[in-house]
Amino acid sequence: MGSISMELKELGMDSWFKDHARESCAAEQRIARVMVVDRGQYTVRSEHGDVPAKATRKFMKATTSSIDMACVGDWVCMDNQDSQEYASIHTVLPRKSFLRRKSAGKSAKLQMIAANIDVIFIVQSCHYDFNVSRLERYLVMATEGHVEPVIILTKTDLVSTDALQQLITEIHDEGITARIIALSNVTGAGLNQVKESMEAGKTYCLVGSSGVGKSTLINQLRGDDTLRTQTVSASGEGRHTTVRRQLFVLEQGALLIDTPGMRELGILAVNDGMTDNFDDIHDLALQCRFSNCGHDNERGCAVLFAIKEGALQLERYQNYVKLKTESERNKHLNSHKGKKNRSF
Ligand SMILES: Nc1nc2c(ncn2[C@@H]2O[C@H](COP(=O)(O)OP(=O)(O)OP(=O)(O)O)[C@@H](O)[C@H]2O)c(=O)[nH]1
Ligand SMILES: [Mg+2]
Ligand SMILES: [Zn+2]
Repeated sequence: MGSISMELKELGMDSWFKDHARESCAAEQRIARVMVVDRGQYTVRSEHGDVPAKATRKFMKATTSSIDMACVGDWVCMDNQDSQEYASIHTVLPRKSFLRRKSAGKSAKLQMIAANIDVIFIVQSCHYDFNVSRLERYLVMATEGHVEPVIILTKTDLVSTDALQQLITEIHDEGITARIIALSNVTGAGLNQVKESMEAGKTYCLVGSSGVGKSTLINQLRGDDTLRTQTVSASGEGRHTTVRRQLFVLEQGALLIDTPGMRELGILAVNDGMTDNFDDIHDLALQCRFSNCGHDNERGCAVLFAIKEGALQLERYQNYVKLKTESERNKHLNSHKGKKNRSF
């Protein structure tokens, strides 16, 4: 394998992936990027175009967790024998960044959303969908996966300028510093800001509740309406129009992934994600008199003191506690599960 071809470069390949490919892929195998995942069926793209693909039986056998399976945005080693209906995925290359979440339901199973993402567009609609706590969860997910977050507030045509400004203030008041783009897919306001924020060869991923306008935005950016979108009910509740994760190459060269709306968004575990997004609280906690302070009613608690002094918002602290509890419960569930599996 020599230098990186133009075709692969345009798909986001760089020397980091190339080096890993050199180690992981056999000489007769090709590097390809996963473009579509549709209920276990893959479409991958190599220098030679798109082909349907399946993981080899050997690869399936060797993977113990669903997060090790190929997902949209992954780079893979594949071979393509003309006699076969499907190309074979042999290896998934290491991920530079990723988006994953706890899967829906009570189990704390991890689920990949997308891999090798430079920027996550966290989409919320100004109309009905807006929720700062949920926004914070997505930000934790972004931090955990080493992905830069950008917030997109859609359907600005349905709210007044004042109402929009209020939402933006609410976000700032939470201490969230991610860039915010206000967008209307109807009037086109803000569309250029989204366009201008995107660079050729970089990968972007849209996430957010069903019905907030993710697919509509992609259609706008692509200048056609090939992606199915659907009118939502009057309550603003979405219907999950998009069912597959798909990577699109835009005309100006940026790579953009559409995902189905999410019903639930679990936080995985207490780690850098939690710490980074609440680093003010984390820093305060370091100053508590007792290192195991529960910030409940302990003497010498710096967190409680900051709330009393007005230096820390009570709501922000309560939100932190909520996410932390949830995160710890997931962590517990995960480790518990691990033990159970081992004992079999
Ligand atoms: N008024 C208004 N309607 C919008 C806007 N953006 C999208 N819509 C409408 O909202 C509905 C849902 O849009 P979709 O693009 O299908 O939403 P989605 O986020 O892709 O939803 P899922 O695929 O279910 O996750 C469609 O009827 C769109 O026409 C907007 O900025 N303003
Ligand atoms: Mg959609
Ligand atoms: Zn304390």
